[in-house]
Amino acid sequence: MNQKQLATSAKNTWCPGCGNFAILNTIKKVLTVINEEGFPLDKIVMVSGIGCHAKIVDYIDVNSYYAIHGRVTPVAEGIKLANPDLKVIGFAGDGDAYGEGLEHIVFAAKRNIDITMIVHNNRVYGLTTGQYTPTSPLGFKGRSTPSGTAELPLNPLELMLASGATFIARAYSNRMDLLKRTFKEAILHKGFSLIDVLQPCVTFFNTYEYYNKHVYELTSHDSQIFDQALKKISEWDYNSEAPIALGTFYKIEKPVFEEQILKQKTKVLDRNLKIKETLANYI
Ligand SMILES: Cc1ncc(C[n+]2csc(CCOP(=O)(O)OP(=O)(O)O)c2C)c(N)n1
Ligand code: SF4
Ligand SMILES: [Mg+2]
Repeated sequence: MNQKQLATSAKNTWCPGCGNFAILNTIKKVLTVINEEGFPLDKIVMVSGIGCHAKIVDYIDVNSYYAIHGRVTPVAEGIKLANPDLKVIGFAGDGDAYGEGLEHIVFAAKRNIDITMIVHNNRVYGLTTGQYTPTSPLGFKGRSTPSGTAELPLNPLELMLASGATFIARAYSNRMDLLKRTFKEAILHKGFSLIDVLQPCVTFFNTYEYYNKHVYELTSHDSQIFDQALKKISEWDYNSEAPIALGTFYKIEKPVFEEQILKQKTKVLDRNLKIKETLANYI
């Protein structure tokens, strides 16, 4: 399998220069590598929401499912629970994951279900032409806020850390080498992983210059230490002029949800079998 074989005949309708192209090319590279290392591509399922980001599933020839807006995470969770052998990767927008679907990432993190969420965080509602989202900076002028937003943005990664996520990272679509390493690491991580990908929307919120000036890659960071993760995650609040750390902030091991659920299911099945056998003795 090579990257070309993962292409589809769907016409790409993203704006030229959109950060989504880098996410698409990178995930295709990572799927190719994972496949070369022995993981069958027919065991990959991609789930997307509604928005510019969501079109990514049209452009990659693996199993996929369009969820409704805000419901990427629960659909991905359902697929994983129904068939734990699958690797399930959710692609959500910031409006999708951090707005309408916010509660779902909290519970998926709390459960530590083994799915990967890739958030295309352009900090704007792209498809619906530029309204503000939970990660837009204070004063952001868009279609719904012509005079600028009057609220501070949310730091979604602080929320993920507090909710119990076992893999938390930030990447930038214009740093493709790190993007590739992070995607692979997250997909291979056993447990809930979320990558917040800073993805400029050239049409409604062009942040390339800002990020190019502010981002740096984490070095000598211990991703197993909660306090260190919190310190680095909080360094930039999605609003200030602070340096923006990229990389894996937090990575720990914890029991995964689907295994706990399957153990319970086996116990119930065993008990039902014993009841059947007992009843059969009386007949
Ligand atoms: C339940 C529901 N609510 C709202 C919408 C309208 N809607 C479609 S896409 C979208 C915004 C998408 O923004 P985001 O998730 O950030 O994705 P982007 O387009 O920026 O990639 C909205 C509000 C919808 N289709 N369904
Ligand atoms: S509107 Fe923004 S996010 Fe959507 S395709 Fe264009 S540049 Fe990309
Ligand atoms: Mg968006």
